[in-house]
Amino acid sequence: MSQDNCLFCGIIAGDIPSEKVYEDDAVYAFKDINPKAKVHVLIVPKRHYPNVAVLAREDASLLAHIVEVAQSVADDAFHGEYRLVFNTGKDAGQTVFHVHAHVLTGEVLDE
Ligand code: D5M
Repeated sequence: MSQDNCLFCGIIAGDIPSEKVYEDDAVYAFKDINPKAKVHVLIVPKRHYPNVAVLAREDASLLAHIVEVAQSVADDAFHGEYRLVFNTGKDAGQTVFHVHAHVLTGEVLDE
């Protein structure tokens, strides 16, 4: 179920271009336009949820699937090690209100 005026719903629908990394029935993964690591992939559920808290409450197995896909991205990119970030809320840096996992990997990360 998509939401009007949602950037990531537009990407999933193919209306907005993206660099696809992975896709299945439930999720879509693509390269972040402003990478913060050598490999920076966003994983989004195809169904619109505004943030990870709502996703966890409404479909915990889909959240687990996103973690599995993150692991797979990092297995391919950097011996299975990665940082997984869900910015949740404007004051925490969330700018797109369609839940997305940031997968940062491909190099040794600071901190
Ligand atoms: O993360 C939102 C992320 O979405 C941010 O890292 C930039 C990225 N972004 C924004 N527009 C695009 C497009 N068109 N393609 C790929 N990536 C994009 P947040 O946690 O909400 O701050």
